[in-house]
Amino acid sequence: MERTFLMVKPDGVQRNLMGKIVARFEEKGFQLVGAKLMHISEDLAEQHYAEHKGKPFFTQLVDFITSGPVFAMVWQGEEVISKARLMMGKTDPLDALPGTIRGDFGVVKHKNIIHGSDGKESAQREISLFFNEEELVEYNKLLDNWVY
Ligand code: FUP
Repeated sequence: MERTFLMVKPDGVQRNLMGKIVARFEEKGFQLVGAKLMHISEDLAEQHYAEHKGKPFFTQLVDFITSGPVFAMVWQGEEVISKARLMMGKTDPLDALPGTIRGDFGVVKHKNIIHGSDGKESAQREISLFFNEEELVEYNKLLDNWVY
């Protein structure tokens, strides 16, 4: 089953949007396999955003993501990487369509509420950067007994 790394950024946590964001992915049918509220260290921020090192907005990006608690999550499901990106909307909330998380809740590019892995490789990299294998749950044994 495909997995992705999603994270409610400090602005989303501060604005009490965690529940609404989790609900969107639950309602879609994806499964939450790991989650934690945490502070990101400067070192972890620089590793997470390594691809942006050297860009003019890098310092602001690291300052912002370390400015308050984030809600880090791992979700799984069919094509969850690309579908989560669709549900998040475009990077700049002003360009993101209504109905998407950034389109509905965000107003500025550098405070765009949520992060989501942009491909299989980054999903793998980001999941292992934030979570140990034992922090992630398995649902397989429950599947036959689920109550709908
Ligand atoms: P996304 O994959 O949609 O999160 O976007 P990027 O990986 O391109 O950018 C990562 C973060 O950098 C964005 F969430 C916001 C920030 N950013 C800026 O602040 N200014 C920019 O011009 C581009 C990105």
